[in-house]
Amino acid sequence: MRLPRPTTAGAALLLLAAISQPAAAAWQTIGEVTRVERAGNAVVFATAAGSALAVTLISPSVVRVRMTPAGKPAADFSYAVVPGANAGISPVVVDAADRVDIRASGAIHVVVEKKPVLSIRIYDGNEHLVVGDDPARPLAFDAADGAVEATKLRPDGELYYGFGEVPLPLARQQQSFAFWNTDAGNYPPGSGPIYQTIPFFIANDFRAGGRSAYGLFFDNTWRSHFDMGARDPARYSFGAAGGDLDYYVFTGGTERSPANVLRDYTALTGRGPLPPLWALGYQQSRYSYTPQAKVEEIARTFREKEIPADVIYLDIDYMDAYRIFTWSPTNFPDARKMLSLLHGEGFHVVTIVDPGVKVDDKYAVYNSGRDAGVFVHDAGGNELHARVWPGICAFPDFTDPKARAWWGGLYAKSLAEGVDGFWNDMNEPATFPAEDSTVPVTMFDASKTFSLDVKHAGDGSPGTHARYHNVYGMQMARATNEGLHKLRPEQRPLVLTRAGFAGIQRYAAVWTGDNIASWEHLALTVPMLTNMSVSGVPFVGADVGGFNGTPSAELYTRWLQAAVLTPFLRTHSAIDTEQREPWTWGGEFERINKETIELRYRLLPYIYTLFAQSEADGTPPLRPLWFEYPRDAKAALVDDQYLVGKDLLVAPVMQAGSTKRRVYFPKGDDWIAWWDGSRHDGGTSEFVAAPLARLPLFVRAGASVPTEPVIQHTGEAKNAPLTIVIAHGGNGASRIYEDAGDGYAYRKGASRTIVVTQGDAGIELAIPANRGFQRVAALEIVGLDAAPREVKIDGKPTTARFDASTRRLHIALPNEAVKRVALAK
Ligand code: MIG
Repeated sequence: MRLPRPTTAGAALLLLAAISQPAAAAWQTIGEVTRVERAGNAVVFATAAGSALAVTLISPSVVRVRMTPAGKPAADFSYAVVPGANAGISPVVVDAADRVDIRASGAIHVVVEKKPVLSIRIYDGNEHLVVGDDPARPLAFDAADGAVEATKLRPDGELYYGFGEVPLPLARQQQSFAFWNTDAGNYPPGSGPIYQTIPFFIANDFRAGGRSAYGLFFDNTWRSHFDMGARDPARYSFGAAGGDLDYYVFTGGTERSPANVLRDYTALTGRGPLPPLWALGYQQSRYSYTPQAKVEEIARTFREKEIPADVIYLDIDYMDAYRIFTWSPTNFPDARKMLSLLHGEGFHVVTIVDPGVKVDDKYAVYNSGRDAGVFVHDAGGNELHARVWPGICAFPDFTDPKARAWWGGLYAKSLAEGVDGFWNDMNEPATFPAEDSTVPVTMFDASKTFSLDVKHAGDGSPGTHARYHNVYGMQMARATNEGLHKLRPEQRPLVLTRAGFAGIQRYAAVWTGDNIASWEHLALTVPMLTNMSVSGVPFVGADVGGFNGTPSAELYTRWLQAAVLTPFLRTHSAIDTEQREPWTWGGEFERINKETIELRYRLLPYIYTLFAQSEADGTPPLRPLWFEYPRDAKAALVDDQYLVGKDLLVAPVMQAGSTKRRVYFPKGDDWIAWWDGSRHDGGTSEFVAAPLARLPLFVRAGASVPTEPVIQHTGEAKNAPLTIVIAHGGNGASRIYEDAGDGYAYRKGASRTIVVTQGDAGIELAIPANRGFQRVAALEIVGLDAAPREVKIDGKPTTARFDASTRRLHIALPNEAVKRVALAK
């Protein structure tokens, strides 16, 4: 970068200017429209600056805008978009002297003003403005260094959510942040960028009655930035260091609802597939459980203490000197035996696999990668070498299909040994400083990854690391996922990744990296995980207890409660911390932790149903309150509660020493306390008791939630009968999804969906024929003030058990043919 030579007086000012804008900057606006033409489904505008801007209607509620500064678009290629999902529809176009109208009839309407400078406004089917350019700040680009930027007008009161993994408060108005995947262990709340890049947000204006949600996805893999009204509350802007200004706007359809926005966004970038049931169980990890006998002891202890668990993780120390796809001969002398022993106890095992391949010509993985030509090369054409755990490593170019296929094949060895799932870490990519380096490395240091001029294949659109850095981790997870599908097509893979880009949900679960064992970090998990969820990533979790540091007994117990209904549930801890298992603190803490994990298992049929829904329509299992209640202004900023599906409201205690907390009950529904059946009106706030042993948990009146008895691991689920918990005093229908829990037969119809309807005439059950799934054995009506005078099953009186202390009525069902259950007062 060329800096101007400052005079002494102006030095500080000029330096500031130089930081925000390189001295050689040559920003210019897109200019006025000089020509309009059709190209397939796109309407293409040529502008005075020599740029091209293509507008494509993707569907009646989605539009794509792609500005190519130099006018000649390169091949249309995106890692985020599902191939073919942006083909577009044929628009109705009216080209007038000063503007062009582009419509899908009765739906989205785009207006492009031609003069004095191109500017765009997008309307919904009711001709309400969704989002509009600021004519005073047109689309712009820097002809010298390739940067691009857009600015939109921001109505006062419009709030923003999403943006994936950003360690900031829930709502993102007046926040500004950048995206550059970074190994930012110990990330301080409020800082960034961290591990993932998801340049997508959902806007909502609660004051407009909640009919005003829309979404925007900036499909650009370069270092990008957003300013959501931080500099100026009247506008927001986004841009990137290179590439096209390529973005999609999702109008949310006629209802303008957040759920519609997310459905459309995930139609474009893909949906998280249904995980194997075992991956939804409790998972235990540590950096590192070693040696082999220790791993076996941990597994045995879970079973002896009857604390349910499904998965054990092996972190980097299982390997031989950190060489991936090897085992330490001293610490894991007989890995196969260990794995089969763990399988015998109902555990699945996940191993960590980092991208760095030790440069060592006696190491088979390195030799095969070098011979196959799959490693990244630097600008000078040499194999890129950088230091990570094993020492000097080479790195697969995951943007090369050949490298992905090679990588995917490596897992054959692990699968043959009996490993069940895989954990891809360090894939921002992260590198260490050279061994002899004396330069201190800061948290967000640019030196912690490849140099920007390193070369990538880019799947036929070759480019530098500056362009492909942010997708490296996603393409690694993809290579792992695709390899597992190929090697083991009958089983659903579990891949866990730290880095990712928009669309990562197609390939992996995501955890939020190296958080800290503090109350502050615990509180941060709610805005982080719910924002990930509404960014299209359903399978998310944070290290329970906080990775770095040792939590107090109370912090761990509260953290486990807060996390227990989050999608990906795993305790994990750093190498220099004290032991951390649910029993570590003994006594009352051990008992409570056990009960907390038992709650997870009781509710697994519900969580599983939510994942099936997520695969079908993109609605995530974990939801911030505003997502379901976009017209409730009081729900807009609630960042210490969350919804699981639309039926469970969780209000965890996230403050030291607290034994009660204020809970906001979203407006429009009433809520029944899970534990005592007490009723809480929607739209009110109340203090509720939350002794250490209790997670404040509420079920929506009218909802029916499937539960099962406590099992020790999901392998025992098949024979566990379902009890459907029905929250009294609201009408509504709920669906319960069942299938084999693994494999893909469900995609060919091997599943069933039970419908439970609560109405004025009682409870109606529609239970399809059972094909070997968990049977429906009982109903439990929660929230009744007194026992009913009579209970009838299909017209015949029956006995039922009422527990006044929990306000629960337990009704055993004789069989699955039952159609109606009625209560008489
Ligand atoms: O440089 O594999 O975020 O979960 O335990 C640290 C060791 C590398 C970072 C991961 C963490 C993992 C650790 N890894």
